[in-house]
Amino acid sequence: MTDTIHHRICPLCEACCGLELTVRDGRVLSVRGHDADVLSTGYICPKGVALRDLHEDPDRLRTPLIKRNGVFETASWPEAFAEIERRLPEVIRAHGRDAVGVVAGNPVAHKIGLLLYLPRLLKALGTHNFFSAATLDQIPRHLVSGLMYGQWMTVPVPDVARTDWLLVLGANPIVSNGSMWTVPDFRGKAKALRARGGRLIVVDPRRTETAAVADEHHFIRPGADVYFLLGMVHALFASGAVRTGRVGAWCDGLAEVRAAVQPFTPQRVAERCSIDAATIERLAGELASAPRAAVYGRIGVCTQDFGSLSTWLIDLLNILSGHFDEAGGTMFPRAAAFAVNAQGTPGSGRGVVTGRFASRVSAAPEVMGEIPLGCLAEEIDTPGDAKIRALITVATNPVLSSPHGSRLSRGLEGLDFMLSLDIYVNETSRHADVILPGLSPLEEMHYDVAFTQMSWRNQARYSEPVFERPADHPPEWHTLLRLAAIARGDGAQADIQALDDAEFADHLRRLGADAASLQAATQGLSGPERLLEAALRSGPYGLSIDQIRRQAGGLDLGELAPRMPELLRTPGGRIELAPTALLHDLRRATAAWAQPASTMVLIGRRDVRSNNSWMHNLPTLAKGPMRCTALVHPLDAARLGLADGGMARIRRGSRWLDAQVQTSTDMMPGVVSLPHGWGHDVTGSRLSVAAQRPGVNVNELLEEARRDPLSGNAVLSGVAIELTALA
Ligand SMILES: Nc1nc2c(c(=O)[nH]1)N[C@H]1C(S)=C(S)[C@@H](COP(=O)(O)OP(=O)(O)OC[C@H]3O[C@@H](n4cnc5c(=O)[nH]c(N)nc54)[C@H](O)[C@@H]3O)O[C@H]1N2
Ligand SMILES: Nc1nc2c(c(=O)[nH]1)N[C@H]1C(S)=C(S)[C@@H](COP(=O)(O)OP(=O)(O)OC[C@H]3O[C@@H](n4cnc5c(=O)[nH]c(N)nc54)[C@H](O)[C@@H]3O)O[C@H]1N2
Ligand code: SF4
Ligand SMILES: [Mo]
Repeated sequence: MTDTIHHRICPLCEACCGLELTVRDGRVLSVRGHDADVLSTGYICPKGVALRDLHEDPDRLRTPLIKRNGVFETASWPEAFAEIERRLPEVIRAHGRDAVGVVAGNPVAHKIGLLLYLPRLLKALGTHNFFSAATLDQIPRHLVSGLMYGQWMTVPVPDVARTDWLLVLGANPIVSNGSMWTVPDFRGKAKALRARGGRLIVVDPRRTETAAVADEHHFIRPGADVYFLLGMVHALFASGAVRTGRVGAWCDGLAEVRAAVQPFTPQRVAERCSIDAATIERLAGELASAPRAAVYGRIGVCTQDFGSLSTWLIDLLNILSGHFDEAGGTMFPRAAAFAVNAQGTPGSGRGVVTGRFASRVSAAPEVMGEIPLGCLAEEIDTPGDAKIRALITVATNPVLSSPHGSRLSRGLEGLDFMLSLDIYVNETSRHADVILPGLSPLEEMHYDVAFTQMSWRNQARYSEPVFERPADHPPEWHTLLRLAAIARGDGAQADIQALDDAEFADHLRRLGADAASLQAATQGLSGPERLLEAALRSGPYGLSIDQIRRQAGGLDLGELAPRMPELLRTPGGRIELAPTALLHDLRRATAAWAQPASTMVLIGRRDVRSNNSWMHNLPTLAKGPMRCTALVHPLDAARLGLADGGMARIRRGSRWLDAQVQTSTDMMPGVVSLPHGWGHDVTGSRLSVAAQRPGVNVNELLEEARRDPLSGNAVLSGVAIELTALA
């Protein structure tokens, strides 16, 4: 039998690498980087190679499961939907729409079917109780984009191919492969930057893999970025270096910013953030004088007490130094399809509002239509008429990924009904009454709806399925439409094709002008593919799937180009430098200024062979040294009597866990690093490989109620802990 070659975009992380798979007799022989891919040009990481393991994993679910008398039984798809129809509408009838909660996880952003069709289910359910991994991650970024530019998805990314000076805070793209920034092979790009005389500076409490290839690394006290960044902005003003350049014509609020940062001189913030004043002033000076420069911050600055403020200050640094929306600075990609921030009238809009409703128990305001995931457990276990009684999880594992999972676990056991759309029986889905599995990524078509909007270079790529899906296994968009039909009361037997056709017709009517020609051009298509074809044709490049498909490596749509002021959607079409909510929040930073440093604080870490909580079951990734270790500086280890390789108890309040110590001079003294996504030693899951080396769940130490109040994002970094040696 001859081998066949297939090209497939990797759906596992935001780098979205183009892969080349060799297939023989229906099996994957090899996975490598696709050299001709216009975005990733041959780059691949070990997780991409592990797509073969994922496809073949015997623990990956191929059929629905229904729990009867506490035991999961294999079920057919019609049986599973019948069971859901028997149980879900009943909860809605008896207790109302908000009695159903929905949680969406990270893979939703990576799957066109989930991303485009989950809104249909949410609309049919009509619940306010929607949660997602965004509030464990990047919602401060969305909020700041909304407040400053008028749209949640107007996310600036460094123009890395042309920059001469790049400051990275709270991100480790060499390991994570980038986030809110699609940038495969960051290592190669950093090397090129330095080869053309540029500089890379990393600010992080750990000397990370990214810091190792940088020109400069500075330890920062965890959670204190807001002070460092305020000092930087202050230094720009104080040295007279503020120049907003071309975009200045649209900026409002410069005087308010100047006044607001007045108290935060580099001298006064230095001790709080552990970076000396001379360094802050020098970095500000370099940023201002570099012809092309960018500041980028990610999860380390989002998952802390001042996540929104820090994100705002990062954007201010880019704008005030004249590098915003300019080549080599931070810029806005132009996606070929689905660019939500390009809808409406160019140059003005309605902006964003938050707090249109609030959570029942803690009155946490909605942001981007979401309630903080940290509120989920209390919404389930706090008595009251309006509590959550049924839950639908979509590609998420909050028992491991969100703070205090054991409380959530107990809550899930007490639900009237729980449905999980997931490909494993894991720490979360084991609590479900019904599990509906998605397909293997190799059985699905693919287009990056979200990440083309944050790519280092404009591009459009499309992947065909490598293998045909099993005939009776519906794609997840089908499943979501059927669930929507059940939620609306149309029943599990509803005609999915007819529903999809009707909604597509509505969609075309809303598009207006091109409706007739788009209807004709999409004849014979359905589901996400039809939406994609329509979106590409009506998009800024007027493309079609066929046009993209003809190029094996995808279409290169060129380097990033200025988008201001056309991209603005604030009322009046201004860049709001000083949104009121952020100015007010500075008071909180002022109040916390004097807070003494804790002796030991905890931060997180990512590993290249890991992906949040769910890839520890793949043999090629699971092999090698144990990765769920606590990194401790040797000085701290000596002080606390900890031995390299020995065990330590990490305690916070009444909760504790025991982890293996690994001493490392890469740690900032006083800071311990433990990765998240581990703790696979629970009963009832089916992860045979992961269970062999379960690790511990760092989130068990964190508090569900500790959040950045503006965005609702969980605080996952910089919390005080105690560390003691175990015999
Ligand atoms: N302490 C700490 N906690 C963190 C973080 C941290 O840095 N520190 N990071 C946070 C971040 S950034 C994120 S994004 C969250 C992630 O948290 P989650 O979104 O909850 O979880 P993941 O661990 O990515 O798990 C993805 C789930 O989707 C399932 N899945 C995979 N593919 C598919 C598919 O095609 N279809 C379906 N239906 N299911 C699928 C997997 O089996 C798994 O259950 O974790 C957060 N938690
Ligand atoms: N291999 C791998 N890749 C992944 C993932 C994975 O689990 N494994 N997860 C994916 C997901 S969901 C996401 S969101 C992205 C995240 O992508 P990144 O944001 O690049 O994530 P991390 O590697 O966790 O980097 C965060 C950095 O912040 C530092 N940090 C912690 N606290 C602070 C602080 O207070 N201040 C500063 N300045 N730094 C701090 C940490 O030491 C760490 O180096 O990665 C994605 N890619
Ligand atoms: S970096 Fe790895 S996991 Fe991420 S898209 Fe590329 S191959 Fe996939
Ligand atoms: Mo994430």
